[in-house]
Amino acid sequence: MRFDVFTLFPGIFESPLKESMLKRAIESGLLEVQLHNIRDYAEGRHQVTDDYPYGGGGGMVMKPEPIFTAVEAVLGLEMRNAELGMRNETDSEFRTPHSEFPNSDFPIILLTPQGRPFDQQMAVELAQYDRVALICGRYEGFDERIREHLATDEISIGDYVLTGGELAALVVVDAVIRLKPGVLGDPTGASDDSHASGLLEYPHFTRPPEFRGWRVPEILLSGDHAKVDRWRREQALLRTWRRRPDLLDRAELSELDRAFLRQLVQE
Ligand code: 6GU
Repeated sequence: MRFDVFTLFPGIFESPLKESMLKRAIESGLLEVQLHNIRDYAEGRHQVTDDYPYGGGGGMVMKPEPIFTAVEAVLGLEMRNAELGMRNETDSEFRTPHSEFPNSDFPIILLTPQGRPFDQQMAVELAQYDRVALICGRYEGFDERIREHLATDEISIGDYVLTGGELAALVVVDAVIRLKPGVLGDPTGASDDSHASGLLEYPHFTRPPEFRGWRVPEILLSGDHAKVDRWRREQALLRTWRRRPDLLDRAELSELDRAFLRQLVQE
């Protein structure tokens, strides 16, 4: 899978891509991250990429020309301008993935605090593509025409404000690429994750069986796989109910799960 990242600070991406799983994914050819410096596509001696906002007020705004030029040069979109112009006529606030855009081969995503909140389901959706473009904002924001006529989607990674979209882009790359077969060493891969099932993960233990007087739950040492599985499921339900009850509305629950939750509520 290939990510094209458009940024004013490509250096931010260097070390995260040189460690651990992302490094391995790159070495094995499962991941390719192409960094494109937006400034290289800016005109003039000073290669200016931002400007004052019309209407006044504080802060600077990222200019449209360098970003359009960069994305079009790299993705070869010049011919598609007319089609791209149609993109703002959908009724989705964040222009949700792509079904609306049969002409768009892959998503062009703006990282912005005003985007659609990123979650595991979006990671799964993005992992279906072979190529994704990520545009990282800086300053106070983007000229609105970038959202309206260039991006297919806008993503935020949470309700807080970062100094730029670069860390958010790394979060998206990491969450998406680990879903691709072969990226994780573990053969069960990402299927056991917190959030994969819609629930938080159950507690994990490893050796020693007793550490500073704290014992591993006996059931995990019992060798009874059916009992272990049920215990883990109930622990996942308990933890989700306590910490993130909002997730239970969307989780896939069996009759047994529902009975367990009813009992929790009664207690
Ligand atoms: Cl994608 N960008 C910035 N600047 N801040 C954020 C964000 C993105 N997601 C959450 N906060």
